[in-house]
Amino acid sequence: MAGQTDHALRGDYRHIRADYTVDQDYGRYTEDEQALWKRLYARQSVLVPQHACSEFIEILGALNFGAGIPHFDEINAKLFPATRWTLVAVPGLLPDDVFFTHLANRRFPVSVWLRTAAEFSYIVEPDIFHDFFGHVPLLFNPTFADYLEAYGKGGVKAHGLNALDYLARLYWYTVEFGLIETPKGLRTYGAGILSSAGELPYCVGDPKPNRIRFELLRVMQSSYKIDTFQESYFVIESFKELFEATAPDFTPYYAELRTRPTLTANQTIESDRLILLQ
Ligand code: HBI
Ligand code: FE
Repeated sequence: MAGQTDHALRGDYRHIRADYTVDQDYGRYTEDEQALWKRLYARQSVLVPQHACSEFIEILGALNFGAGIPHFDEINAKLFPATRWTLVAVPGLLPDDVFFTHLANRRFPVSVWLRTAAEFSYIVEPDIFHDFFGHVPLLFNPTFADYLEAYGKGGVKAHGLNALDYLARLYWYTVEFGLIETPKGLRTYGAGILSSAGELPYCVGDPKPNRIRFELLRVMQSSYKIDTFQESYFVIESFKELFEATAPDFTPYYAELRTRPTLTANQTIESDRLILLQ
């Protein structure tokens, strides 16, 4: 990872605490990074009103963090009273079990470093813009916040059951790339989309991808691609539906899933309820 950024903390795991957290060290952000943040924010925030779910739009407007890279402390002073979640600073991707343990305890890991200008439109790893712009607003929504905790608890358990692949698919197709039906039509709540300029209009407007009614086991059967726009999106009706789907113990689901074939990212099956664009 060295050489891809001027930011000293990108991928630097040498100073992590036992739980992989670091200090945000706000003074390290350069003027160029602050300027890049403003450009990223400006581009995404104009796309949000037409494509994001209303919960996201409202909280983004209220938080108003477009003027510069946010201070985690300042956001935590608002977030903790709202939903008892806390942002923690991390150097980048975490081992699955560490990541799940944070979520299970209502701590959301946010990468401290910002992408380079060359990565303006596409970045593989989660940086502070993806983690913050994409994920933080919905942590203020009580039902979504509860879903994410339940997900983390499920992850800790899945780790012991050798079922992480299934659970990673659930995260991918909901938290990162989920769609939701709203009175204004299909919208997204997924952080991977919300932090992408190309996929925001694509996910709700392009006829090409499949849009399939969310069904828990169907989602966990489905592989995904990390380097293209998604070929299938799963559509929920509400965050409550998502939370309730994750309430049961998944152990019997994993047993069932092991008897089923893995579906490719673009595949549809007879039982799918497809949603067509109006
Ligand atoms: N670490 N920092 C960070 N952010 C993630 O989104 C993340 C992670 N580690 C593991 C991980 N995601 C996943 O395996 C998810 O699929 C659950
Ligand atoms: Fe993410």
